[in-house]
Order: sequence, then structure tokens, then C-alpha cells
Amino acid sequence: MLPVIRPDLHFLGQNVQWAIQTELGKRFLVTFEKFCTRTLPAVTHGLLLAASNLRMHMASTQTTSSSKSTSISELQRIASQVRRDIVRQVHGVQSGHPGGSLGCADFFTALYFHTMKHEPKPWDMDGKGQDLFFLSNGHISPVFYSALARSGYFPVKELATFRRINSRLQGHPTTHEGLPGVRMASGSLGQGLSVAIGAALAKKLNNDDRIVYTLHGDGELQEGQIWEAAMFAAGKKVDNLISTVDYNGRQIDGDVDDVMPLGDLKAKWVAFGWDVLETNGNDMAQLANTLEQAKTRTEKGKPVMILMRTEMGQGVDFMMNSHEWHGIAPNDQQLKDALGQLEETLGDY
Ligand SMILES: Cc1ncc(C[n+]2csc(CCOP(=O)(O)OP(=O)(O)O)c2C)c(N)n1
Ligand SMILES: [Mg+2]
Repeated sequence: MLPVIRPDLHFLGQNVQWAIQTELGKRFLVTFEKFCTRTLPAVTHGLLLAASNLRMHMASTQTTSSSKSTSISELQRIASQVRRDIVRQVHGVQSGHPGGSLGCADFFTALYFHTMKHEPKPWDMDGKGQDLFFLSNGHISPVFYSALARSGYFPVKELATFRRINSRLQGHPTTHEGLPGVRMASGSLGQGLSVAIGAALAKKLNNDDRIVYTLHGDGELQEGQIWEAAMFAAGKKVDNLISTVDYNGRQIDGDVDDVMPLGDLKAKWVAFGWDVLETNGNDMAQLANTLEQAKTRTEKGKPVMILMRTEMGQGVDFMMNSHEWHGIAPNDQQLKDALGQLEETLGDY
């Protein structure tokens, strides 16, 4: 029997409480003081998502999954295949976002094949005892889908259905289609951090010591909700959270500095109370090492942020050094040129 979760909300600067009723009749109150505005519904979403299968009477959670220790050269080979998957998906349906996806291929590979403790099967939404990942900049779905498929969440051949009618692989990820590995709909920028905070809080309530990860675009950081959530996470000591930024300096309409400069991004996150690391997001050895370092910084009273310097379009020379390939598809010749630069290591779908 599932626990009954009864939201009991008092807005407008008052305390906000959730009453979580367990099947044993115990009642847990979750209180957020003087907290309202848009962050709340999203935090609620994450909290309810991860709490929906709470067994509060369990003193501890068993971890059934384990992270793999994959060599750097093997990770680089996987990332090459992920990049092939990205350009092939976007070419196949002549729409989608290759630029940011290519730039984040190393990150997704490191995360899913090295860093996270996760068990693709059997898939369950709550991910109890497992690390969770929330993609906030949902337009880079091609890299997300490739990493999920290649690590065993669903058949690799399903990548061929990307963005097609009735596919589970929508242009922007949704939970509606029930695609294993997707725990939050994204595409409307700015919401993922709030959802992840809710999930991280639920893990604490559930005595689940696993970590919640997020990824955000640097252009996405222009959304106000990000900074509400950043303030909340530090203020409430959500220290089982590792967030990352795809710091490529580009966004849909041009360079981030031209559209709306972020200023001293590291200083901003530090000022908001986060523990901040910096890395090269396209150097696999450095990236994997920084992700390991980040894990050692959790449970110390602060949320952890990794600013990852990346190159949009990384791995395909004519897609790099501009924002132009943020959201357009390669034609047949361009696909051929791109694939010529990316070794097929695991077999194309
Ligand atoms: C709330 C919201 N506003 C605007 C958009 C349109 N949009 C999609 S991607 C994007 C650029 C985001 O920049 P960044 O996060 O840096 O992603 P990158 O271009 O580097 O992949 C914008 C403005 C959106 N998806 N959601
Ligand atoms: Mg960007």
C-alpha cells in the first residue's frame, strides 16, 4: 500500500507543511519556512516524486547498485559512439539540437558509465537507493537518450525513433511516454534544479544516502527560478546534490556574453552558499576526476556545483566555435563529414 501524501499548504510567507502519512500510521511533517513563489511547486514535484513510495519505517535503505570503474580510454570510446548517435538521431528526423548535445557527450558518458551508482533494470521511477540524474536543459535530449540506451535503460535501436510521432523519445524528454531513465519532463528551462532539490530532500527523509545530480545550460542560468532554487538549496543545506553547468558560453541566439552576461559565475554560486568546482568538460580524465572529487564534497552542509567548460559541437569541427549548431540538423553530406570524424566503437543503432 502506498503512503498517503496530503499537501497542507499555507502560502504567502507563512510556513509550508506537508503531512506525509505512512502505511504504519506515522505522520511526518516537512516544513519550509517563509517560502513561496514558483520554486515551491517544483520542489513539491520532486519531493512527491521521490516520496511516493516511501517506507518511513525502514531505518535504512539498501544500496543495490554500484558505480563502474571504467578506464578513461574506454570512456572516450563510448563518448565517440554517443556523438555518432547524436548526429544520426538529429539527421534522421532533420530536427533537434546537436550542438549542446555534442558538447555534453563526455559528461553524460562519465556520469552514466563511471560516476553514478544506478541500476537501469528493473527501472522504477523512485530510484530508491540509487543516484538520480535530472536533465534541466531538456533540448539536449539526443545525448541523454544515447547515454540511457547505451547504458541499458532501453533498446539502442529505439534511438531510431527520435522525435517521431508516437515515439517515447520526444524532442524534449517527458515522463508521459514512460521512457526508462526519464524522471522529469524538461524543455522549459529553469525548472530542473527545483525538482532535483525536492528529490534530494526526499532521499534525506528516506534515509537514502545516494546523490542527486543535475545538468543546466549556461544560458538557462538566466532564468530567475534557478537562483531561487540555488538560495533554497544552500539555505536548507541540501548537501546530497551535485549540480553541473554546461558552460559553453553559447546559447540559442549567440554568445551568452552578448545575450545576457553571467558575470563571475563562480563567485555567484559561492555567494549563494554553494561549494564550487571547475573543470574542463571535454577532457575525460579531468572531468571524471572532478566528478569523483565532487562526491567527496557531499554531506558537508553545502550543495555542490561543477562549472564545466565545454565547446558546443565538440567532436565535429564544422559545428564548433559558434552557436549556429544549437538547434539545426546536418544534411546528408554534413552527416557523412561528421561521422568521418567520430569513430564507431560500439556499433551504430
Ligand atoms: C523557459 C524557456 N525560455 C526559452 C526557451 C527557448 N530556448 C531553448 S534552448 C535556449 C538556449 C539556452 O541556452 P543554453 O542553456 O546555454 O543551451 P545551449 O544553447 O548551450 O545548448 C532557449 C532560450 C526555453 N526552452 N525555455
Ligand atoms: Mg550554453
